[in-house]
This record gives sequence, C-alpha cells and structure tokens, in this order.
Amino acid sequence: MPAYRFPVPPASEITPKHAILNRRAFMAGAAGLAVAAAGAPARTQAGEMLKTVAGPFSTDETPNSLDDISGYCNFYEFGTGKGDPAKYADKLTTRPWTIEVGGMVNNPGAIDIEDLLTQYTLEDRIYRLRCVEAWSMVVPWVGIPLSSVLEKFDVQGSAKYVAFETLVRPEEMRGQSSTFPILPWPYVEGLRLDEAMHPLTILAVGLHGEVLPNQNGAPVRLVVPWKYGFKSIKSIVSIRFTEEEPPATWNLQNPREYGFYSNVNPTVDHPRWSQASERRIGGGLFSSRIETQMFNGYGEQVASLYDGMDLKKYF
Ligand SMILES: Nc1nc2c(c(=O)[nH]1)N[C@H]1C(S)=C(S)[C@@H](COP(=O)(O)O)O[C@H]1N2
Ligand SMILES: [Mo]
Repeated sequence: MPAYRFPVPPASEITPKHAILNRRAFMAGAAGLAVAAAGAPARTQAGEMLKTVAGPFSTDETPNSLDDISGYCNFYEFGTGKGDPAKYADKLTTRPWTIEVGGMVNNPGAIDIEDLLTQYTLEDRIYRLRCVEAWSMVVPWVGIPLSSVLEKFDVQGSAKYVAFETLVRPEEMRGQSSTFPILPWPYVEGLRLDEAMHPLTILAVGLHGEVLPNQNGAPVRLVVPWKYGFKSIKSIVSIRFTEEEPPATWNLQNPREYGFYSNVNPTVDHPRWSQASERRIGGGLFSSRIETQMFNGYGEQVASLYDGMDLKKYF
C-alpha cells in the first residue's frame, strides 16, 4: 500500500502527452536498466505519473482518497476480504501484459499494455463506483474510451456482445489456489455491444494520476460507471466479440440475485437487501448514507440504451 502513496498533480502540472514519452525514454535509461536487471517487479511501474487530459463526464463530487480506493477492494482472485487484495496483490506481475482481441472481428490481434499507455490520450474521469453490496466510492480514474481501443479490430456487423476475461495465474493470485473454491476462474464479464462502445465505458490504466494499484485491477480493467461494480472486470487478458450473450461470473453464480445487465437501479432491490441507498466509503465509522441514483447518476447519458426494456425483468 505505501508503495502507491503519491500526490495527485494539480491541473496546472499536467503536462502534454509528449512528456510521458520523454519520461519513459528516461526511465528506460539509467533507472530503467537497474530495475530490469533486478527482475522488473510490477511494483516498479507504480509511482509513475501518467500524463492525462481532462476527460468528459466527471462528477464534481470529492474523490475518495487513494488509501480508501486501494485499501477497500473486491478482487476475489486475492481473497474475499476487502483488505485481502491490498495485502496480496503485489505478487501479481503486470509485465509483459497483452489483451487478446478476437471473436467476430475482421482484424483479430492483441493490445499491448505499453501501447495503451503511450499511443492513446489518457483521460481523467472522476466516476462514482457503486457496488452491488450497497457501498460506493468516487474514483478519479485514468482511462481510455473502450471504443477507441477496439475500433482498429474492425468489428463484424453481426456482433452483438463483448466478452471479457481476467487473468488466471494461481501462483500469483492466491484466491485461485485456495482450497475453498471461491469462484470458478477465470472471472468473466460481458456487455451488450452498444454498452461497450458507449463513451462512458473506459479501460482504466490508472487512478489518482498513477498507474493502477494491482489491487484495483492492474494493469488494465474495465469501468462501466452506470452498472454495479462487479461488471467492471479487472486485470483483463481477453476481449471477444460474440453473437450470444456472454457468461458473467456473478450471474452464473446466482442468476436470481445478479442479472446480466446489473444497471444501478434504486427501484429494483437485491433479493436480500435494498438498493435504494448506499454507504459512501470514507469518514470511517460515520461514513454517510446517501440515496442511490438511477443508473448511478448517469441516466442522462445511458437511459436511452434501455428504451422499452423492462428493467425489473432485465435487472
Ligand atoms: N477479476 C475481478 N474483477 C472484479 C472483481 C473480482 O473479484 N475479480 N470484483 C468486482 C467488484 S464486486 C467490484 S465492486 C469492483 C471493485 O473495484 P475496486 O476494488 O477497484 O473498487 O471490481 C469488480 N471487478
Ligand atoms: Mo461489487
């Protein structure tokens, strides 16, 4: 955790994109070589400031602290406790890292993490994150619209969904080798094509101006802010376009409790608890309870995607 403790740069200090390339060239020099010789642990990536521009759609709510966001996580590959990912995720090696892209595309291929960090404009997007467990945070992500990353693969006209998969590496992900089976691995998720290509949907590579802490899904995770947190799959290694609705981990586990759509909806309760309000993490024991907003507050942007759909049936 302390490895990720860095100040957020004031807007005045955000430098243009060419600067990151210069800085990387520098890192690949003296400092970079020393690190490479030592085996380049994932940790060396942390602490690097990402050069970003202000992206659209940010909420003006105050972001949660880096401690809150990186200390209170759901990432069952590292255990079921909220503190387990922070304790155990530093074992994960995040280089080299590629996402395979295939299925119904004309140009199947792969995305290399270094290309993601250097060949795209990285945007600051402060989004609400609402977990299905009725807590929430405000996270200043650094990300890239998923649509702009996927366009070069040339999606076929008959594709209707996008399927995502997380890494399986039990040697580094202790939850995957637990004697008590936590979930079937890999963790999988899916979106309808229009949801995946919506401008709010991003691949996040950082938060608070730094590369992602491992426990938040390094080196690259999905963020779909109008859906419950479990749709925002972490540490992605595969993206495939499909004609059929793809499997989704929590929906497979318990389809009565977790639907495929999982849009944040205060009027549709979880069978075991209310979804009308949420506890905003931060402020310790006295963290405040606030009303949950339809589509997590992003209704203006996304409500039209669900015109004519019964959201109680397709929850
Ligand atoms: N691979 C994977 N992705 C995952 C999860 C997980 O257990 N494994 N948990 C999900 C849940 S339930 C939530 S609320 C968010 C939490 O993201 P955060 O820990 O970065 O806040 O990640 C989601 N993505
Ligand atoms: Mo969640």
